[in-house]
Amino acid sequence: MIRLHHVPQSRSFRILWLLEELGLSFEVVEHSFFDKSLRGPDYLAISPAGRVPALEIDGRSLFESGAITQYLCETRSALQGTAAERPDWLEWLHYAETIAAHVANLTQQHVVLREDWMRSPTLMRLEAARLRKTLEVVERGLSDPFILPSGFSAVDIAVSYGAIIGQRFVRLDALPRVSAWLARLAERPAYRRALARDGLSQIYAKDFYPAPEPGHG
Ligand SMILES: N[C@@H](CCC(=O)N[C@@H](CS)C(=O)NCC(=O)O)C(=O)O
Repeated sequence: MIRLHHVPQSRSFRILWLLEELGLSFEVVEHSFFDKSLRGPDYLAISPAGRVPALEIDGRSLFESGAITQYLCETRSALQGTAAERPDWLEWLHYAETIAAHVANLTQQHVVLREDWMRSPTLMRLEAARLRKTLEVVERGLSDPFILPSGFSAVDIAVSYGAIIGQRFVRLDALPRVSAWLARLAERPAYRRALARDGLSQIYAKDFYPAPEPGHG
């Protein structure tokens, strides 16, 4: 049995969605950032930094969403684009983490750090601007209707995660192609099935977290 270690709304959603797209049967082990379940020895044996996602599959376990995505697509011969698109597929797969790093930093600043004195308004503004820049690259790079000219692939999943969560920090109004792409992805039956299995939100309480105006820190 394939077993996904998951926290709702986290990067493990990428793998939840990918497994649904691949039509694989799997179980979800839901964890929380707010208990110690990701820091226990059993979990650290699977994911040594105590992060999600981790996937138990084919008699072993794997961590890092990019590695898991590549492994699943290679071993199941699916959602990898064409051979000619291989360099682009790899580029986008790893670029997904460039986007996600800004989302993670903004989540840290706005959500995880609970007291105002812990936060840096400068960092919040900087990270929002840097996230917007990374999403502008997607706006320019999309080959309608998906990222790769050959059609939907796993990099649509990997990259869109950063935009789906990132829109809590950056308005997408100025990125019409990204907005249309997200709307298109949201129509996919596998995406809907993944969303239904994502679990209750643990992280974000608001739809949008504005960066503080300059002059407020
Ligand atoms: N590059 C890794 C990042 C994994 C990661 O940091 N996941 C976050 C959730 S989005 C996590 O598990 N955070 C828990 C922690 O930092 O303790 C991947 O793509 O899998």
